[in-house]
Amino acid sequence: MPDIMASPSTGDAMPQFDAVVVGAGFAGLYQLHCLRDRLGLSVQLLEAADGVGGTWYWNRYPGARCDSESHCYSYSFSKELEQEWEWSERYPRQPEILRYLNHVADRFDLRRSIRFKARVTGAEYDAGANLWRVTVESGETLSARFLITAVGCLSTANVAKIPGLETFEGKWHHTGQWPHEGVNFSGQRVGVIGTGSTAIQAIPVIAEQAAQLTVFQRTPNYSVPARNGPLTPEFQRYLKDNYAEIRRKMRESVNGFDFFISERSALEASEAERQALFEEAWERGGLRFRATFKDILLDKAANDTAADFIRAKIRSIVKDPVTAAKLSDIDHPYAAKRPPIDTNYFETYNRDNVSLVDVRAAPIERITPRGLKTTGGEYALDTIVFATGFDAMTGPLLRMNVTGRDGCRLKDIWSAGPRTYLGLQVPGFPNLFTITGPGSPSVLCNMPVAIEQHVEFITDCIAYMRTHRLSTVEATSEATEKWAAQVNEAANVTLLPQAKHSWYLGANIPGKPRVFMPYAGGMARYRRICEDVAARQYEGLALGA
Ligand code: NA7
Repeated sequence: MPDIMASPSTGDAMPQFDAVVVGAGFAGLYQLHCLRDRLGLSVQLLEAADGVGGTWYWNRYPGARCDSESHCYSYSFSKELEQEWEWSERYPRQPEILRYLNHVADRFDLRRSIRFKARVTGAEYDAGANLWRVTVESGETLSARFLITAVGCLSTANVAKIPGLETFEGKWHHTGQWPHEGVNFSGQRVGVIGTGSTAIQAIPVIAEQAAQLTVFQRTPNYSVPARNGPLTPEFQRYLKDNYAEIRRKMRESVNGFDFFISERSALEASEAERQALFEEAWERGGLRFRATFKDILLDKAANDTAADFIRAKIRSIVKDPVTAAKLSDIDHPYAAKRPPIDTNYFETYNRDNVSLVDVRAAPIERITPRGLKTTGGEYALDTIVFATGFDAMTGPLLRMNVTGRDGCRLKDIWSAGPRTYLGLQVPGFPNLFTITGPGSPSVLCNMPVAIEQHVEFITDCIAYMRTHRLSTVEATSEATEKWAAQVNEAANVTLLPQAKHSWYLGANIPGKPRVFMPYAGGMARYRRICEDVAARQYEGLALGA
């Protein structure tokens, strides 16, 4: 029988598990390890897929790769794991990350506590018994004192609703639900809808195989070269010798990487200096480009200097001036949407088998049996690739149909947008923790860093409750209101809300409330706030016996 957490003074019923964790990606695996192996709790992890990996289980599209460098995109909690795992390239490909997470699952013997093919379809808090009843697709219900969601921020695929899709005689795929057996594009006329980070990775790879590739672009996007390549044995050695220092930097940085944002303003540098620094950053490649100056994300004039530099690069790479103009006619500040990085993205438009259709100028009307029709013409296609993104952050939580105290549904209380305390808890939902939930740095940070910090906060909080024989933890409404104001304030000092169609704002999903969802105050500041909260006996969280 599991070791159920104490707090029997209220006569709480005995749940089957101390905790149910939902999702077996980076977050769920570590949360399971912490609760089961550090605190000795009984934990059941529920996972919809038939394997571990989360995002990296589903996103198997051509070119799928992480935009964080591999040594930063890994767990820091185990020195042994750090020393024994070897990354092969500067940015890890999806199969390599999946291998890593499978290795972690085996190494820490996690599989015995995971139930696969168990999609959660409902979760209801039973106040009388102080437990969560969690229902899975098969209809079975499990009970647990704590419910911890580790469902990822980008896991609910958004297949753009275009009339006529059901009449299409070819094949279609969303990048986030890619067939495991892969897709052979040889000899095919392929259409890609979207030009976000995913499309920017997939387009160059698909173009090499397809007979003809047509890209349907609604919003042009900036992109900076990734400069991917194999890691040398010397760099591998350097990493292993210096992980402690690398991790320290990552924890102290704004975005969870091992570099800091420059302390210089783009507007203080001379034109020549600025160009030289941007050129250096372009050659170095990667997300670090946005750290070239301290004010790129804070000041429109500073941002314009980066944006103009990239636009000029696009025009110099893309040979056809009409295509170059369509690609560089970008309407938002650089990095106000998640900035993509690429391998030969703009170069791909110089291929004879690739063409770009501007569907902002001539919108998509419908999908026909033979292809796709815009107001400007009809395009014959054998396969359509929807690189149209995700119902980000709230989508994966809301589709679980979570009901809190007094029958209060998460869907209803978030109808005007999500509100949380620290992105971790919601008033009215006792003992529910949301790893990298809306209102936390999450997607604005290198995810494993954001995840480890949340998992450790939750683990410490539950350990504290055990020590003090407490059985309920719930964000107060007052602390939640204050935090919502801080989330807004943090976003509004940046240029992030200026990208009106960004998924950070929920603007990519028709009808979704427009609320800036992640906390933009930086990971380092957020970490300090959480540490203060914990030091003050979990201030803002009501703890009950
Ligand atoms: P994104 O960044 O949401 O990009 C989706 C793209 O699809 C974007 O260019 C959209 O244009 C486009 N889109 C969406 N719906 C439509 C319709 N109906 N018609 C035409 N074009 C459409 O998703 P990604 O998968 O690329 O990246 C998500 C995150 O994963 C990424 O930011 C990283 O954090 C990893 P729009 O801009 O809305 O005009």
